[in-house]
Amino acid sequence: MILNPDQLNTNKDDISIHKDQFDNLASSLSRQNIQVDQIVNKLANFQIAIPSWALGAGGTRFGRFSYHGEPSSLEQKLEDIGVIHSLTKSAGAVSLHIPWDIPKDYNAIKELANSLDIKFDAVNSNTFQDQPNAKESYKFGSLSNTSQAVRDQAIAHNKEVINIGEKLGSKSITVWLADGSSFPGQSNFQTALSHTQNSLKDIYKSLPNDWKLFIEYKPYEPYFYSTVIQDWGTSFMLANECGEKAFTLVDLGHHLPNTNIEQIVSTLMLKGKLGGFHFNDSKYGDDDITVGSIKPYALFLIFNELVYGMENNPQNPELSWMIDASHNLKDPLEDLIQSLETIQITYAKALLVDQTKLKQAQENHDVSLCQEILQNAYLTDVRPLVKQARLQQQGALDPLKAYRLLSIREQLIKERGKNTVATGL
Ligand code: PSV
Ligand code: MN
Ligand code: MN
Repeated sequence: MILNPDQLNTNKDDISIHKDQFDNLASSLSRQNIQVDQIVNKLANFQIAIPSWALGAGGTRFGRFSYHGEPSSLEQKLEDIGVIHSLTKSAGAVSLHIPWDIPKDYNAIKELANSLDIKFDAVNSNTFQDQPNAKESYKFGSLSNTSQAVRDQAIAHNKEVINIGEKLGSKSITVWLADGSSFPGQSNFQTALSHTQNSLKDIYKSLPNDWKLFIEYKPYEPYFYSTVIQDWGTSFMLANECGEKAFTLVDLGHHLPNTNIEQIVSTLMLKGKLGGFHFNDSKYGDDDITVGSIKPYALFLIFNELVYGMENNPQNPELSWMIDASHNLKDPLEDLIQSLETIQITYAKALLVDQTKLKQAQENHDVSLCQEILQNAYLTDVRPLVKQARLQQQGALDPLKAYRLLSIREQLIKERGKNTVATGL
C-alpha cells in the first residue's frame, strides 16, 4: 500500500487549534531569544532509519504472537516505512539486515525506495544465526571463534554485506556480535578479543573509502556470563585500532542498569568516535520497547549531550540514527510512529537548552541554576514545534490519529492477508 498526499487531509480538523498553540509557543520562545524557525528546520531535517526487522511482530523466547498484515517481502517492508514516512516525515531511511533482506532486483528496490523518499542507511550483518547450508556454525561465536574457518566465514559474510550495501547506496555497516560465553572458564577473554580485533581489521580492509564501520557493544545476551564486546570502552578501543573510518555505536538498551549513557555519548563525541545511535527504551534488559516509554528524562539528558556534541564537536561525524525496536503487543507501525514522535519531541526539548546560560552557571558553580535550565527546557511542551515541522513538509499533524483514521492496518490486512510473517528478530 502506498499513501498518496491527498489521503493526508486528516489535518483539516486540527489545523486551527494547532495554529493557536504554535503561535503562543513561538511568541513565548521568541521573547526568550530562541530562534523558533531554526529549531523547526532542524526538526524537519532530522531523519531516523527504520530497521527492516522491526515491521513485523517480534516475540519473546516464550512465544510470538503474529500481527496481521505483516510485510512478507522487502518491497512490502519499504512500503510500510513509506507509510510511516509520509505521515511523520521523519523516517526517510531504512537499515537492512542481511541475509534476511537481500534484494532480488536491485534496480527495482532502489526505484521503489526512491519513489518513497527512503534512503539506505547502515547495513547490518548477521553472524548470530546459522543459515541453511552454512559450512560452519556460530554456536560458539563468529568473529571471535577459536576456529579460523568459522572466523573466515564470518569475515566473508561481512564483506558480502558491504558489497550488497554498495549496490544500494548505503555508506556504513553495523556489526553487532552475539559472541560471548555462558560459563566461567568457557572462553579465554584475551584470545577472544584478539581474534575479534583481527577479524574486524580484516573486514575494515574491505571498507570503501567513503564508508564507516559501526561497532555495537552489549554487556550480556544471548550469552549469560560474558560478551566479547561488552562495553563502550571495548568498542572504542577496537574502533581506534581499526582506523579512522571505524566508530562506536551506542544502543540505548545495551547498558547495565543506571549506566550514565549521556556521559558515554559525550566522551565519544569529544573523541570524534560516535558513529551510530540506536533508540529504544527498557526497564530491565535489552527490551527494545517504545522510545521514551520508561525513562523520558534520561533520554532528554542524552539528547542534551548529542545536541551539544553536534554543535561543538566538528571532529565527530554526522550520526546514523536508527530505532532498534521490537514489537510483541502493539501494531509495529503504531509503535514506530510513537517512537518517532518521542524522538522529535526530545530533540526539540534539547534544542531549547540555553547552552550559553548553562555554561555560565557551570562556571559560577551555580548548581541549582544548572538544574533549573535543564528542567525548564524539559518541561516545555514542544509538541507544536514538532507538528509545525511536519506541517511544513505536508506530513500529518497527528500521525497516529491519521494512521487510524485512514484504516491503514485494515487495508494492509485486506491486501496481504492475516497470516503473513515478517523476517526479523
Ligand atoms: C541485538 O541486541 C540487537 O538488538 C542489536 O542491538 C542489533 O543492533 C540488532 O539486534 C540487529 O542485529
Ligand atoms: Mn542495536
Ligand atoms: Mn539490542
